Amino acid sequence: MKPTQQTSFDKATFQHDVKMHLSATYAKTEETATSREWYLAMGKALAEITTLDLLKTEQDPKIQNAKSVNYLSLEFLIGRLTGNNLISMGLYEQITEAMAELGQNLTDLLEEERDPSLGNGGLGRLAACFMDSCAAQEFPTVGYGLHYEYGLFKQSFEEGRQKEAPDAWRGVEGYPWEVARPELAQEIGFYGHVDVEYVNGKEVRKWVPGMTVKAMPWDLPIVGYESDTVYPLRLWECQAIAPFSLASFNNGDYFEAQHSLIDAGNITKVLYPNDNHEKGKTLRLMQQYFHSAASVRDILRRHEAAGFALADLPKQETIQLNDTHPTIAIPELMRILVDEKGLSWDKAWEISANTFAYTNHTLLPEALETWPESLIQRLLPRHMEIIFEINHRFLQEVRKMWPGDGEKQAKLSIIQEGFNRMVRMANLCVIGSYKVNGVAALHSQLVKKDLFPEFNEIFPGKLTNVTNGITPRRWLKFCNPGLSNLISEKIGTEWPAKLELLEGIAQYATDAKFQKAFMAVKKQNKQRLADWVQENMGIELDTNAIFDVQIKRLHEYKRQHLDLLHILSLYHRIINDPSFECTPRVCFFAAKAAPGYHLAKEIIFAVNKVAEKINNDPRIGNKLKVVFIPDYRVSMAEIIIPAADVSQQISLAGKEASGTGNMKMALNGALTIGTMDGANVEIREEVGEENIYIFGLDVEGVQALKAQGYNPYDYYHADPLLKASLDLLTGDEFTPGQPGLLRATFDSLLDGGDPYLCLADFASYVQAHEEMGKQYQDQAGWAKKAILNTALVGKFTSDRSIRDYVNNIWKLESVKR
Ligand code: NTF
Repeated sequence: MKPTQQTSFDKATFQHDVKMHLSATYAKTEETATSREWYLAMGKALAEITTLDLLKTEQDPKIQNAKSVNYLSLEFLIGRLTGNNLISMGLYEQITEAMAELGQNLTDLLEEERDPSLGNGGLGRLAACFMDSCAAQEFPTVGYGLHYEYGLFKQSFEEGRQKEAPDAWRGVEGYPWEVARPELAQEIGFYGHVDVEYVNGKEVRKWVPGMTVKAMPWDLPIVGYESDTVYPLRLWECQAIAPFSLASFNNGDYFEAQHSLIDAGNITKVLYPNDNHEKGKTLRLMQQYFHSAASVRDILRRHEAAGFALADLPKQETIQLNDTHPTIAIPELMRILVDEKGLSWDKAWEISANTFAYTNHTLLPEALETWPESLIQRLLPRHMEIIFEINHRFLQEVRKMWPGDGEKQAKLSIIQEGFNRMVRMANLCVIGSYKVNGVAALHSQLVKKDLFPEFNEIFPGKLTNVTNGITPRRWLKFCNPGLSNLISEKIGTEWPAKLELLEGIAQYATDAKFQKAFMAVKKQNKQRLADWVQENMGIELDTNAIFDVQIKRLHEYKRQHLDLLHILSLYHRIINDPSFECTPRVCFFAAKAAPGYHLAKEIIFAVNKVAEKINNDPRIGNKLKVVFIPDYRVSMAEIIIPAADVSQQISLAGKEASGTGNMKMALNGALTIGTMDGANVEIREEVGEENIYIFGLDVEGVQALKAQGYNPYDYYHADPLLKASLDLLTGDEFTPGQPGLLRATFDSLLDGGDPYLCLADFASYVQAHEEMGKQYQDQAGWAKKAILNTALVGKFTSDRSIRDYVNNIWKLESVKR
């Protein structure tokens, strides 16, 4: 065994440290401390161990000399750290005992931790899983993100409508796992102008910012699974440099100097709550530059401190851009190399273009970032010049490849021409990176074929795929101890670090005793969720029913409203067709809508209203319940996912880049009902088509239907069940005395043109549900399928994703310490 905390843990010292923090840090005695203070003191005592390991890792010459990946992301949706870190440190049992001796129950203390909700959804959660897998496999990594004061808003429902409240995730006491690193602070400029000087006849351009702020780093520990390696997740907080820049005050940038006072505290105040949608707000671009600039400088600081030459940057460091949000890091590195370090453009470009790699996470046009040229010009004048220069040189290549083809130039240019010229961040990323990857096989194919076909020609081999993954430590071992123990009894305890081993339980898929044990664990997990719902929502649930789950951000392309239509069809049939037999089910939703996304909020309202009626209708009884769990977040997912029988992955084919909830639920033994979209395609490949319910149009089918001209009314008039289900939304069935309150959803699906083809996929969706419902009545047959789902999704460990990045993109070595 590797020497880990487990082997050197001293209980008495730990207990002493907890008590010390209770009094010295939180001013409480053992008698007066609340659970929260006990949790905080315990967290502090544990964080002391990880901070020490973080410093040891950071100062280890083996790490300093090895190539590292720098993962730049505006979002890290890490979830609660305490429970998971205890598992990684191998201290779960010891701390349970140590705290019990202090009169504290660990499970209760863990509930005191607020989720650090520093991300919106899949993109941010992926970044968190990736950090875990880098540390688990000891690939040298630094994560760079933002230290938002407010994370994603808290969601509640008032009369069925979403209400948002700010989430001060650190609480008044601060977050016990974070440590400030003031010695690593950076100064970041904005606005101002570019000075031109001539040195030995050579033009030297220098940016003189009009406003400067401070970037203060906070490190969170990313603990390697069963190792002492701890990497930093470095989150930058924006602080004002008091009082403000006198230089810019005096040289006429008076207004911009004032800006510093107003904006500095604002830059990292709040996470933008949009998922798969960019709104183009100035403050968001400021966040992006602030994050990129602080991170690039920290990378260069480490590189130079280790004694390496600038020319060796690509040998020592790689910078992975998590979507286009940190794109401005590219011109920032160029600016530093050319303007500050005095390198020639060509030398600087060679370094930069071999250091950056870019991950694309979406094809949705509304999510592809473009920024007004005028805004970048004002906020970052020197960067705009550099972007022009990059573009100018690139377009020369385009002209060589396609002489005289103006259309190609217009399409590939970083600048989108028009009345308001826009900077296309994705184009800049592709041009300025050495590799570009999509996040699932189908998605990466579409990136090559539909999004960047010309880039794929001009840069052969640059576009590639890395299928997403999830960390099995959080998403099985920690969140589903019952199933974890069952698995370990059969195949040993190595699987959390080698998920392919799960295949070893496939042989028990038809073993009646194992099936019973597997289903008993599922039942316990369903009971845990049912208890939560009873306690928090006052709804009583029958755990014999199918637990059917759709949990993800609310978005039309994800089609929660298709799920709703199916529920309406069940309601209609239960009431109107006495011969209709349906397997009892509970339909769970959990989803936040972006505060400015009107229709998404209307869909939430519609589901809540339909749920209210159905759950209280004696004609329906226990045949159907609908539960919309408020405030979806990582810690809630940890309760819902282990309890799922059915995983809904029903996006319109071609729209969901990958999905990762699909992987989490399959791993926990849920059967997927899904479209041929994102990673569903690969899940089907792994588990076999008899163990998944695939329905609906595929990408080609979608394209053909759209080409032929799609009219939702054709389906509405042709399918009586569909019509009856939809029509329920127009009256006052669910909003007594107030007809028409749910019309927004109805309208979007008919007069609104149904952009995501819900009506076209309805019939085959209903059919897939019927098959699935029948199958559930054969519990042994169901158990077999569920077990095979768990057994056969080992591919989707994020350890494998990270190895793909390491082998095909980052080209670095694991450093065992
Ligand atoms: C999301 N993209 C995709 O919508 C998901 O399908 C995917 O699983 C995750 O990324 C992780 O790759 C975004 O959130 C964004 F911002 F790119 F739109």
